[in-house]
Amino acid sequence: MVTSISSLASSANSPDMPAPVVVICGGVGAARLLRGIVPAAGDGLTAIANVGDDLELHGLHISPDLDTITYTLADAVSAERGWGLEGESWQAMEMVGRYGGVDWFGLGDRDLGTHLYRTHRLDQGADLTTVTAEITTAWGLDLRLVPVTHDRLRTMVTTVDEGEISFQEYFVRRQHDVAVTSVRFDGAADATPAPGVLDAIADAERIIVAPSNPAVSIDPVLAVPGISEAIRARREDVIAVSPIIGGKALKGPADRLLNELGRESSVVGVAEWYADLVGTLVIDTIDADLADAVSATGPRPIVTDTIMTQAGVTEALADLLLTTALRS
Ligand code: FO1
Repeated sequence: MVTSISSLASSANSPDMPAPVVVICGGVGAARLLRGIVPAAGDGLTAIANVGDDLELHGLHISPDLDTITYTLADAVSAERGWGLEGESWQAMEMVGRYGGVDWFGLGDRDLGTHLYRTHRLDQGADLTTVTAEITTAWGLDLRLVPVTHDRLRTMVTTVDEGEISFQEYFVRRQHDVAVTSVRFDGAADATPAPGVLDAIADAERIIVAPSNPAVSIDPVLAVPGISEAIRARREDVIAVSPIIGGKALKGPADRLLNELGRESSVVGVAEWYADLVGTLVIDTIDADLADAVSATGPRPIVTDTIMTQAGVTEALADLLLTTALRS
């Protein structure tokens, strides 16, 4: 049996070659975690990001999760919003609003430059991985950030009062303040993993699932054919961080969506959601009393501080995710 170079490299794990790691990413929660993981994992890291939140607006291709990760790691993200850029002005959107155009999706004047560039490059025939690399490089990042697919993938949400709407219409126009009856990932069946994604998952020493929304940020990544099978096959090497703490999401609708989609909004609900995907689930100290219930659901619980707004937590959490033994 011929041993591939990459598996030699990963099995060698020479001290200067950090073990290859994959992080499955949504938006804000993933970006915050990557701030701790990127410095520690070095060039062995591949961040595979959701593109189901993407949208075409004003003739522009917008990739919110890719941009949130990029801006956060570049220390350029708006601290107040968690997305978009610090120090934004909104002149262009004011003009669009003046004409009665779509102005509920806030595109800052600087952020618009990203979408102008991305759209132009895609129109020139560049693929989203290439363009994303150009953008992360321009921000001085040496992060390998890849979209899960280059194909069209759109998270669609069915609401109780408006029927099916796009993810951003749910999340932004409706401020996710409406009950959801179902979620689907338009285009998933015909999508293929972007080049290198399946290899990164196969070659990874471990796979980290970021504390993103399971229903609308992690699931669209898993919906691309081949991805969830590849990760499930590695279940013992997969470690997730619960996005639910004390029954609540720190940001966004993950708690309500779990309830609306038939799960309890707790670390146990998250453990059930990820039961056949994840061997280990990191839960916050607030939920220490639920560790046994998590274990009974399947994933091995690890209890630690996971609220990354507290000093030192991001670094400690990243270190735990990168170094804790996953196989008992
Ligand atoms: N979120 C909002 O709540 N309101 C907005 O107006 C908004 C605009 C926006 C523009 C670019 C971008 O990259 C993200 C933006 N977001 C906005 C956040 C976005 O809806 C979410 O970050 C993700 O799609 C969910 O993770």
